[in-house]
Amino acid sequence: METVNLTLSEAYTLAREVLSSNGFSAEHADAIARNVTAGERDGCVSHGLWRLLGIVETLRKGKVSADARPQIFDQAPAIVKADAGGAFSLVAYEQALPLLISKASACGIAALAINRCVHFSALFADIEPLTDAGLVGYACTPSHAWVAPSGGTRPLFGTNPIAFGWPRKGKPPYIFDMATSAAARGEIQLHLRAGKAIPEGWGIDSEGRPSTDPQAVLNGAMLTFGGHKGSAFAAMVELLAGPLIGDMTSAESLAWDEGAGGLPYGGELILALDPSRFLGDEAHHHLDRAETLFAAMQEQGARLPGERRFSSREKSLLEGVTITRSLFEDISALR
Ligand code: PYC
Repeated sequence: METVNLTLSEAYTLAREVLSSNGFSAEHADAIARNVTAGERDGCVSHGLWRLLGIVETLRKGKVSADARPQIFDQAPAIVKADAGGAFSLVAYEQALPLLISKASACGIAALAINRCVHFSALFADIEPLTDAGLVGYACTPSHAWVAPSGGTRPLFGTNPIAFGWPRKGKPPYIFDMATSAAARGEIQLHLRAGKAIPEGWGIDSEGRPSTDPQAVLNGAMLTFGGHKGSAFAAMVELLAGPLIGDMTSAESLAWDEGAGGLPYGGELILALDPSRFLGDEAHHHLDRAETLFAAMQEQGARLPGERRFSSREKSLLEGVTITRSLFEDISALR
């Protein structure tokens, strides 16, 4: 398969040009280009440059604002609200982040609800600024109704990712970012693009039969990870980042899309916890105690979440990123 190698700066420039020439404002084009370049850099290809195809399609279908300026509200002592105005979530998050961090430092725990945002991005990127600030972070968002609840056969939940982050001294943070479905929808779409079957257990066809055909599963229903356990987490995400914050469930998001095929529209909930407010004088022991736990995990051969991402980051910083020529051409043709 023919491939193209891009430095990170070339990848960002390509993304930025595609976004600007399609009408995204400078601030949205910059935030989205940085995000998809970071996904590719970190080896998270399902949230990398490939996403530009769906991002531009969503704009062309009129399902995302190209230039909305977010409004940030100081809602309560420990709650920030950000109204993204129908744009992608990233600019709203960047603008609300300083207030979220200062509230977490003041109260020990704070929440940010981003409302009316279109969402495509990997949540680990939202957690890293929190762990960089020494905070513990959590984020979740529903998507479109693509995933059947455990025991069912019809799509109801989104892929509903959950991310959690813990800061570390002098080391990359401990961050996991996982869909509560067996795989992200993007993974299935990438298998379809590559003409490959998907692993068993990822989904069922529209008759409810297990299938490894990516198109049949995209038309049928995806499955949750870990059966009823993933299903319970998926429902939790629907509730926390839907009704709790006054935003859409995945079923409501899909209904709002009216078959256009745009990216999911709704809310994201982010929590930030400040260990120094929990621990007072004992603060900082928490980092050493966490290291004891991580070392015990690694002694048994376990890999910490994020390790692969950070080693891929180091490699990409030196060597750039490699994508298929067909993807490069499809992206370039969007300009
Ligand atoms: O790939 O799971 C996914 C996804 C969620 C929202 C947009 N894409």
